[in-house]
Amino acid sequence: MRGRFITIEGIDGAGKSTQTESLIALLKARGVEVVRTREPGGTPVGEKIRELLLNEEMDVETETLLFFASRAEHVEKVIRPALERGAWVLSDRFTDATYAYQAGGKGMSGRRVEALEKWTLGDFAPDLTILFDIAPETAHERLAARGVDEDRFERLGVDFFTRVRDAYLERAAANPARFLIVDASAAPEKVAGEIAAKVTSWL
Ligand code: Z5A
Repeated sequence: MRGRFITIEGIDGAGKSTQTESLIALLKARGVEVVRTREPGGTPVGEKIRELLLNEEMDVETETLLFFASRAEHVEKVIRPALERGAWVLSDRFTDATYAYQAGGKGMSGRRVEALEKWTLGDFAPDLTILFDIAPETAHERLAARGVDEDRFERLGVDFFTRVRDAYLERAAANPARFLIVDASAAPEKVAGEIAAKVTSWL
């Protein structure tokens, strides 16, 4: 039987990585193989593209094309084969991130993102998307405390992350059957409890 494809989304510092292990444990407890992956990245070619995307300044059209190039490789080489052998795939970010960051945050045309999505993925989409919702100010405080990635946050600014968050919430409102929204501002144990309850009920 085909596996399920689950994606995790949210602005930087929302707490996605922190919660991933307990989510994997929850899924494994059901006896399924879980493949953990991420975007940008997830394949040797995708990891090279990730290096470029995270370290070089580029035009928004260039970066949008690179995100989809990495994604096409990711779906064909990792995600689809895993689903076909019955494994469940958990990806830290996927296409919703391009709608949120490049379209919502940077003003790229949503129609162009949609055209690239159709071209590279056809109708392929996640079965479930868990959106970690948090105010950018709170996410910024967390990244500042960690001391990593704070520069990126400072450079892009709170207004940028507010637009990204709003774009995610719009995607969730337009696809209510696919999205689970989690209040990511709560303490880690509380966030884990909310995810466990919502995912169990989805399962
Ligand atoms: N991007 C894009 O623009 N378009 C696309 O299509 C795709 C991606 C796919 C990838 O960054 C960048 O690429 C990203 C979007 C863009 N950013 N930009 N700009 P990444 O992979 O390097 O980073 P990330 O995905 O944003 O991860 P992150 O910044 O590490 O955030 P996180 O995983 O959500 O958070 P965390 O590491 O779990 O937690 C952050 C800190 O908060 C950490 O110190 C934790 O200990 C702490 N934390 C976590 N949870 C809590 C709670 N509940 N309370 C208090 N403190 C907490």
